[in-house]
Amino acid sequence: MLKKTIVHIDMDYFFAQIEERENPWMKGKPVIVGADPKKGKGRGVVSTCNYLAREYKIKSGMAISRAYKLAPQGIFLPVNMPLYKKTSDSIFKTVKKVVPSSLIEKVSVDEAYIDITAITTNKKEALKIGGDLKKEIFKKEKLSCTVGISENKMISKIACQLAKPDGLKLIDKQEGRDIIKEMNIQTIPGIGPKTEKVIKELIKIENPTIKDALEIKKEELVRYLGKRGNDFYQKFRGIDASVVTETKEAKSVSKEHTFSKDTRSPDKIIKVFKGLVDDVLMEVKEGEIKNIVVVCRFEDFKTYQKQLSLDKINGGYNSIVKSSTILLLKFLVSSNKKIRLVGFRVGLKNKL
Ligand code: TTP
Ligand code: MG
Ligand code: MG
Repeated sequence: MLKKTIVHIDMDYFFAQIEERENPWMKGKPVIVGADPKKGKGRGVVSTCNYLAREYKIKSGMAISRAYKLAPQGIFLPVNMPLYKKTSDSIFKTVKKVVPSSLIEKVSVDEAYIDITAITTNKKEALKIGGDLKKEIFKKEKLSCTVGISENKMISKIACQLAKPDGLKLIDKQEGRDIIKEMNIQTIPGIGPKTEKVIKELIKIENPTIKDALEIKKEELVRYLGKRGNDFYQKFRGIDASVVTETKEAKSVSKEHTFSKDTRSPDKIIKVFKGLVDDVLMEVKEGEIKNIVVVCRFEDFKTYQKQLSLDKINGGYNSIVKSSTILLLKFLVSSNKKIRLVGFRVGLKNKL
């Protein structure tokens, strides 16, 4: 029996798998979604890639030029967000046919936690539900996913990661505690490079595992990391008290563009930006928009956002274009650095 039954579901190499489904001839080749590598001179990043491309050490977030060097024979594709979003919506509809939507917390386009404690705490039955989710999604979408099950969110996500791709794995609390001991502390959600550095200094170990981190006293973690320190103290011990909360989706739609060369030319920047705004506004209904966000990344990679709530903007489409352009111009005058990327996002009013 499980104390709680928490399921984590995550699609396998999501954007790239959709591309493979649409173009079956790509199967068996490294598929990289992100940007045009321009024979190694392209400037975007890898969004994701299939598992074959991962064998060449390509991964999400890597410069596309580097990915090209690692696998020049690969198939490089631009991000086709409308298609991925449509597929994501359809997947979530299927998930809601297997479990009630009040139990689902969507955490990204391809990922959700589902608290099925009220349905079952029996391991076999939980695995059956996990298997049903996989089967139904595959039947409808011809896409594989991985399901991890445990007694809390953290361990269910780790179970999912361990079972990837196309896996189904249940780890109970005790097993979870044991498994994570050997893992790097960055396995703990919320521990990024900066926090890792603090912890490394605390225990004076170069590549600390979670077992090493168990040596740190709670007071010490709290002293250096504040409230989060307490949270990490629990998580090192396999405890995660966070609850699955039903997603009342506050969706957003966004587009961004990385310039082929950093620039300060207002003409160039505004022309590209207006194109992004057009693209985004084409995907949403005016009445749905809650706020607009303009994103700007400078040549030194520092990235900033400015946003405006829609009730501060009178009128429709043209006023949104005008207000967002004004926000963008504020970035241009606020700094004399060159601009590397501009982006535009609209937040949508709560659905459901
Ligand atoms: P992930 O679920 O993190 O990755 P994945 O589905 O591609 O691969 P897997 O789960 O099998 O390890 O992300 C889901 C999608 O989000 C991914 O297909 C592309 C997008 N994404 C980015 O655009 N940039 C990123 O840095 C990451 C991590 C994901
Ligand atoms: Mg995924
Ligand atoms: Mg994911």
